[in-house]
Amino acid sequence: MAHPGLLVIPLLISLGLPGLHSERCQVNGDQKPLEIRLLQLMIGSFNATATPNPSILIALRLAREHNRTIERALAEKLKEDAVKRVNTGADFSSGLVALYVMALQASCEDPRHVSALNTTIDLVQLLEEKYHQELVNIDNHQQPLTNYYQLGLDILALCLQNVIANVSVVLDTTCASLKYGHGKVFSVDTAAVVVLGLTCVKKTGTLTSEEIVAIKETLRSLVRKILRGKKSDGVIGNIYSTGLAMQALFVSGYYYTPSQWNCTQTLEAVLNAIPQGAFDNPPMAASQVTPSLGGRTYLEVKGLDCANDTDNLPIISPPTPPPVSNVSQINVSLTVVDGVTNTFNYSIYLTMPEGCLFLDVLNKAQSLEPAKFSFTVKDTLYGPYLVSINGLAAVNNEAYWQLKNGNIPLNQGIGSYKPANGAKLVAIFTSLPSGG
Ligand code: B12
Repeated sequence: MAHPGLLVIPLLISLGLPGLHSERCQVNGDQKPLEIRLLQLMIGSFNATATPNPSILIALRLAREHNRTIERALAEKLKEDAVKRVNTGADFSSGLVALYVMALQASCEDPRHVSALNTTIDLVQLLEEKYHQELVNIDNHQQPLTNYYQLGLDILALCLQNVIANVSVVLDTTCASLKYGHGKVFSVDTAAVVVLGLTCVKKTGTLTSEEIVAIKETLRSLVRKILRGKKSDGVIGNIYSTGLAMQALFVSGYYYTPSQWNCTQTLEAVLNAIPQGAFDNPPMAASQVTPSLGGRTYLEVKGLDCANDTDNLPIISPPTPPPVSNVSQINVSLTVVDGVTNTFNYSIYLTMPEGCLFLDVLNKAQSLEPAKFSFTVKDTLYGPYLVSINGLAAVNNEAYWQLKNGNIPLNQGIGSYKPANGAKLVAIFTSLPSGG
């Protein structure tokens, strides 16, 4: 007679209960060129003189195809840049350090001994210190120095280095809607990186049974919220959070049933967006989506076999578009409003070349009416971030310049969004609920 336990497995499967499936789809042979297009775009974005992007190196390392020369050059650049930041005290937020640690680990380099410019630094220790500062800030001000997305990255990177961080701040589900907010909406991206971080921690086997229960409860709740963000076409959150959501769902099959998520449908939604150029600019967007196209997750940064990499991803420069003699013109309006204290409200109507960026519109307005409109930007991994307008500047975790077309918030920034004819571009100074 069959062992009673053996009967339970088919029964659970037929009931569609969670726990017994691992939903991991990935591109097939026909779809592969779409993934390669994004890998090549990231390879082509490498610039020896620009600030290196660790998220791109992570994505390239997690892929099955490689360009060893560019990956090595990028790893060297990151080491140099990390040492420079530490030596000069330049900006180095906890999440950014976490990305550097993961990028070097994925390149089979030791982030505890990063040598460049005749100096050796320990990036893992630095990350521990940065994470500690985040926790102190939460204690003192009820919010991290940065945001919960970066706390998720910190926990993940430390765990992949066998350092178990204190994760109680992400287990505490009070104010979950604030912690996982992107502005006023739920951030699938944030929930996804926290799921990856906690999954790593859960696997270490060093936890008490109470801690395991608390982590499992948090994972269950986050997975439910991620799945609640699923649209009818398979997109989860928006197209830019979908890749991270896929990674989170790849590792948490225990918490949902097969009927709750159709991996192939989500993969197709992402693939459909690639030819439309959705991930072309900035390459950061490509870096967050490609791991899941290959069925990979950030957890696999640990244990990559660098010695056996293939070297089969040539640099292909994108075809230069033919010069257009008659660019059509579009009409757009730009309105900027201080939506917090209503100190100003300014509008301008502009004629712009078709295909221009939101940033071009801001530049033109500033050059035409410098006394009435001026702005500043900051360079980030995601491209130019609009920091201030007419001297009114974003305050971390308190207020920011939100971008809209009419009433609809944009899901891209000023360096990527291309307004269509008739666009009503809006930048509105908006307060953040708390915790970013
Ligand atoms: C936290 C966060 C915010 C916070 C940032 C402040 C804070 N409290 O830290 C707030 C809520 C203010 C914010 C605003 C916006 N965000 Co945001 N944000 C994020 C999130 C969840 C994490 C960023 C992070 O810490 N990264 C890790 C660190 C190590 O990298 P970093 O480069 O140093 O991070 C900085 C930049 O990313 C910058 N930043 C945050 N959002 C954006 C968006 C753009 C376009 C740029 C250029 C920079 C930028 O703030 C970070 C902290 O300083 C990401 C999710 C993701 N998948 O990356 C979305 C994300 C980057 N944001 C996004 C968007 C669309 C916006 C907005 C344009 C929304 C809007 N309609 O106004 C605005 C930016 C407007 C502007 N003024 O330029 C998209 C970008 C998609 C794309 N292809 O361009 C993402 C991917 C979310 C998503 N899935 O839609 N964001």
